[in-house]
Amino acid sequence: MPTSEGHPVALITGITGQDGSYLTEFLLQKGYHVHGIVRRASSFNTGRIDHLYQDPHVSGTRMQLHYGDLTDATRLGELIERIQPDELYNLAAQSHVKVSFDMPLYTADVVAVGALRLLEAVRDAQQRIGRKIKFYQASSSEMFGMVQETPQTETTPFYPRSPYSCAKLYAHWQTINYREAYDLFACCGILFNHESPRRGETFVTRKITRTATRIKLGLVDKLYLGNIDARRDWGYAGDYVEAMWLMLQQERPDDFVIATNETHSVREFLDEVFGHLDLNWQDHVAIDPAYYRPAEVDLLIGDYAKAERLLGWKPKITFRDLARMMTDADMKLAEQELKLRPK
Ligand code: NAP
Ligand code: G4F
Repeated sequence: MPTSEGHPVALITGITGQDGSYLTEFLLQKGYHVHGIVRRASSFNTGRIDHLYQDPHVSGTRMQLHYGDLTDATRLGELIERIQPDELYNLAAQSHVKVSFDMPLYTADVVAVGALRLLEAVRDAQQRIGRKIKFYQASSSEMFGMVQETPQTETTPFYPRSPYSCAKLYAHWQTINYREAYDLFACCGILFNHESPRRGETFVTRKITRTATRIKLGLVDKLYLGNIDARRDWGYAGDYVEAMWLMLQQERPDDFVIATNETHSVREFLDEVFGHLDLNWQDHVAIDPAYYRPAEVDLLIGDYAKAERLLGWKPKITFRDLARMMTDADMKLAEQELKLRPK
């Protein structure tokens, strides 16, 4: 299954996630043949990419899904060998920071060793097929953790504060090590928080937009949150997947911070969302310490100057527009829920 009819071939792990869905849309528009690795689950987990699905029986199909898991090295090796992608995007992860404190070993297996399994499979497949497979690793601003300097750049020292970020840091350094030791074309995108209407519902922005819109329609009363003083650099996922692709189109592999260079507190996000709905969040939000983390990352703000200079990339969607886009999308879901609710 090598490069198909002149179309460049991409393989995406985590294709069913927020970023996987936007990246698939982006690559299909660029003319790619996109393969994605999907975990087997007892119910469908492809909701974010169903609108992109193409019937494999129809000729000219440019999107194909394959069962696989980052914990299964044999399967990863077999898929890479068979698909022979030009570009491999490793987006799969147990990506929830709070959950990583509950499941540190699983998180390390998927996020840290999972990336290493892929790097080994790529190194092996390259030797056999005699050409490069470009590799993208989804690194995270969480690796900066306890802040050493602001804004954070590619040279800011890391200080991870969770099992998730420790695992991401391992994957980050392994990716760099494989680039230096084996001449892999491997890039790390150090992406700051990025959100969208497709964001998982347990991340704070989506939890807020989902619950605030349900409060507006009288479907629930309260929104329970943890540390609302935390500050993040929030951008739009649709903007960020373009940066992933741009990194793999350069002459030389390198690592880049992708961010907006703005920081906002969870409180400010509440202001935007509840304000947009003509509500006062202080009337509806309660603090539940169950959502506090054993160790917190207080402040993230990223400097994307290197990406702007070398990739020509900069963010397009502002903080306010992002909050409104997510609120408007969730209002539609809340309206549907209200219609379907038994009277
Ligand atoms: P997401 O929505 O949580 O998606 C994660 C994806 O990984 C899903 O497709 C999930 O499959 C898959 N996955 C989880 N465990 C797996 C396993 N054992 N084997 C194979 N696939 C597995 O995450 P995202 O927001 O799109 O983020 C994409 C990547 O960027 C992640 O690596 C994340 O850690 C990293 N990142 C995200 C941000 C951000 O702000 N969004 C910032 C920096 C870095 P299911 O659909 O079956 O669960
Ligand atoms: O939305 P969050 O869960 O995102 P977090 O922890 O920053 O991680 C996300 O961004 C990372 C990039 O920096 C990614 F690598 C990672 O995969 C993920 O996508 O929490 C944001 C902040 C935290 O400080 C948290 O303590 O919001 C605070 N928060 C307050 N109440 C809450 C809640 N977070 C969640 N999830 N749920 C709450 O009720």
